[in-house]
Amino acid sequence: MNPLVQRVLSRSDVRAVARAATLIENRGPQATDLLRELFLHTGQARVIGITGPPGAGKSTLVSQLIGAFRALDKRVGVIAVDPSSPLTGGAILGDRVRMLEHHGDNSVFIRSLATRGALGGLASATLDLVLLLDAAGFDPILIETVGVGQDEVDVAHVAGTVVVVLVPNMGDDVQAIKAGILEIASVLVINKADLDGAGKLERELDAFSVPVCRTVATTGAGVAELVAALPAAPSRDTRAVWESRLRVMLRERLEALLPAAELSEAASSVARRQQDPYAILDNWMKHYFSRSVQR
Ligand SMILES: Nc1nc2c(ncn2[C@@H]2O[C@H](COP(=O)(O)OP(=O)(O)OP(=O)(O)O)[C@@H](O)[C@H]2O)c(=O)[nH]1
Ligand SMILES: [Mg+2]
Repeated sequence: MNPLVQRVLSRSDVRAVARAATLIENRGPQATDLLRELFLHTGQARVIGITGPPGAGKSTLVSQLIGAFRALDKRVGVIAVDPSSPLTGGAILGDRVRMLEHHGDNSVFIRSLATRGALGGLASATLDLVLLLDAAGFDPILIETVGVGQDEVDVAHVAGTVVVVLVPNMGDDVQAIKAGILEIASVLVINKADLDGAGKLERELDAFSVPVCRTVATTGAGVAELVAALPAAPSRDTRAVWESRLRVMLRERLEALLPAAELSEAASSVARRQQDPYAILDNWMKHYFSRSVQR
């Protein structure tokens, strides 16, 4: 067994987890070997996505959840995906990473992830980190992501449980995110419930047959109720979860094989009607996807 794998599995070596996380972020064959060895030790953790519009209070809520789960003596893993604002969540979480690693708290592990690298997309990288933290004995694993766009929906699919954080008086924003992320919510949170309009938002959310919690993340009000609304065990790391994970992994892996320049060249030649898209796809299948196994 790879000595790093052994150290990760020991559940007491945060430095090993940090090293493995860095290898995984950098992608590469070393990471794949590591993940293969770790995989059979996963499947124990609840993976909870915390998503919602910028500034909804996701990071503040995540900090509260860390506290709540620590009070239950849980070891908590946190992955902050592509923190949108260096002034709010990103910086706060960044500071916490430094603080916690320096104080050697083995029970909380926080990592920011912003690599939309060439070798695999954000959702795959997030899933790989989830599997690492799962194998390292962290449960729950919280994933903070801004809930706009397909990437974020993909990231949310990595989590078995999806908490969508909304705030009062969002106006058209509710409509805008309804199409995507609201559809996959397991729990809806009305954060900033101290502001006017929480009741109105709650009525708008009635149409969704999922639990609705009100929180004030800055004070911790409602956080215990939110924790109670979350599943007590990893119930959705099932065939259905793996079906969407595998679909995302497959798509990202295929896309990574294709040089970006080639995609844009092909697009302009199709747009000018110089080539048809079906011929191009056949060509790609032949040239890239038939010899696509790494190593
Ligand atoms: N009044 C009020 N303010 C809150 C509440 N929760 C968070 N905030 C404030 O809202 C601001 C944004 O909070 P964050 O936790 O950084 O929000 P976020 O969703 O992580 O933001 P991004 O990661 O940048 O998308 C901060 O100034 C928080 O103090 C709440 O319940 N009530
Ligand atoms: Mg944040």
